[in-house]
Amino acid sequence: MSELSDTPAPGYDCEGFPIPTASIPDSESARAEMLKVYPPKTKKKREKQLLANNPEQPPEIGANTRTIPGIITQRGCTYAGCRGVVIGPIHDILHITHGPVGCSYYSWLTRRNLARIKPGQPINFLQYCMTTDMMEEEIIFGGEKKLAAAIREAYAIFKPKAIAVYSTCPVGLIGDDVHSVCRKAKEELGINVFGFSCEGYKGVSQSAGHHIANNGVFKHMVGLLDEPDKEEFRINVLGEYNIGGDAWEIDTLLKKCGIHVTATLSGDISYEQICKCHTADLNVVMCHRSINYMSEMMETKFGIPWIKVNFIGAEQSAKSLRKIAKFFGDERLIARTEEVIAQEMAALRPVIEDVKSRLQGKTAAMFVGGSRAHHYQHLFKDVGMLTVAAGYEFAHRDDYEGRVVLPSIKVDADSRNIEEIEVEADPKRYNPRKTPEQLAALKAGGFNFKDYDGMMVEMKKNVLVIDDISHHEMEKLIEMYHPDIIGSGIKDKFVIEKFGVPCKQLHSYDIGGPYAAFTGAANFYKEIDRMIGSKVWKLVTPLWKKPADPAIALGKGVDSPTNQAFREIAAGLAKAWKPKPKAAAAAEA
Ligand code: CFM
Repeated sequence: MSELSDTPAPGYDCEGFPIPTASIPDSESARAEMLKVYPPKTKKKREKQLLANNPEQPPEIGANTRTIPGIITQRGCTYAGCRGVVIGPIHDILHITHGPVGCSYYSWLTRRNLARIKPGQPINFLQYCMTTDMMEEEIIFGGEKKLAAAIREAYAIFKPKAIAVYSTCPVGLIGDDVHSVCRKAKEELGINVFGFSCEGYKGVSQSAGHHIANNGVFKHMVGLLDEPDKEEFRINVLGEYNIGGDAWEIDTLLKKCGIHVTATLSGDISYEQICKCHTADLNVVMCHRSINYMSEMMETKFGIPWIKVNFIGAEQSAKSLRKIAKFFGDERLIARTEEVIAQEMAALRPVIEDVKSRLQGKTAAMFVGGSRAHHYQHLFKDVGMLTVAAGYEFAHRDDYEGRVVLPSIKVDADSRNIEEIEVEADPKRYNPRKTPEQLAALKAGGFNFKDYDGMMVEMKKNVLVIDDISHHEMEKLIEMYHPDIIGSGIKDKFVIEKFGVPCKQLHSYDIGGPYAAFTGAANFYKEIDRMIGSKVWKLVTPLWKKPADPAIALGKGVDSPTNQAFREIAAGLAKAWKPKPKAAAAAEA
């Protein structure tokens, strides 16, 4: 059933899910097959993270727990979640990594959070990569002096409005007090300088880094500038990082409707925009996982309500726009929003129909971060493709099962490690944006605040949900499900493609994007159409179609596809090699 029309679309079942052309394996047997190789302890843990879905009553998933060593995870570290994800995109402050050079180097422009110079915001420091380059000497004698000198040097060269300092693993181990160094630098230089204790090992994944970053941004920046933008209908877009230009598409779309974005946290954003984001009237949350802390804290302190939105997928973008317009309740805004949706859909429909003619009934699987494995299912659904398996890398139970489970989530030692900051209503600036009567009327009309149903509720019954997927499980999944495309990251992209399955990088988008809003959706449909339609995949013979390896059959250990490929190349070379005739060899000598 389409949300934009009343008639059920052909190729979709009565619940609105695309009907796959090929049959899908039984998820319980697929699950058993994936788990059977594990030793008992590993199996016990993995079986909590690998489930058959039930949208009506999502089963409890073992999310946000430590990865089993050796399992080959796609997860990142806490430093990556803090410096790389949430704060890194602020383009006019300096980001200094306090640590060995590698931590900084590998966080240098690998995430495509784009920013461009604009009138009034002429600075873009994002192309720089700054580090204290800790050496043995600092590890032994402490790195605080080197950090203080680095901050001074960076200030002297760039004269930024603020400097953020990020701690890496060794900083926590040797006990450098980055916060006191930052406090002193703040006094000395007269600009805002603040630090983050986001050592890579601080949590079980980058998710801990999101929380630490949210706390720091809230404490050190939000609320510093009490100057609201002049425009009407002001919102912040939270949890949108402008990967491949997504935030720009969303911004343009909202502008067409007459909705003004004060700040996008954090995509192509300036220091000033963060400092005044508390003056907006609504927070709309794209990525719940990375920024739900901020939306909660802003509501408590400043009275700004928040709602979950999703601008990935045509129907979802339309739904999100309507929700924002309904919040403001202005008749002209609502009418204009409907006009924009009609225009955008009219332009998009021919693209959907064209792509759907080739992709209807195909299947996808997705293993990405903490929100995209959910959001991108809508784009596939738009063109008739069913997601047969999906999972997050590091999300929590609420991102899978919905926020209703929040009270039942057990806080373990790893989560307790992360500071929960106490937030109270601001004595002067707390201003609830709606009266209790207005709120009640909105709720009565079906409007939900702080609502996130989670991924499982919106997935088909009995498809597979896999948290923190391992390479073994991915290989088994490909073998059993033969998905037509997998959305994943760079850590497993080439493994997947060696199996003859196209892999769309859903973190950096490879070189593609934007994929958000209606215009971005068109880019995505065309891209997956091109990838799935490519003949190149037919040239790859997946492992299970090759004759059994005698080494495995004899029980001489498990062979990897890479080893096997090397052996094939070596055997080919050996076969092709011919000894040189004696005369030629003598002449060379
Ligand atoms: Fe949120 Fe993200 Fe994601 Fe994320 Fe990320 Fe990312 Fe992601 Mo890569 S903030 S949780 S930590 S939507 S970098 S822009 S793509 S894993 S699904």
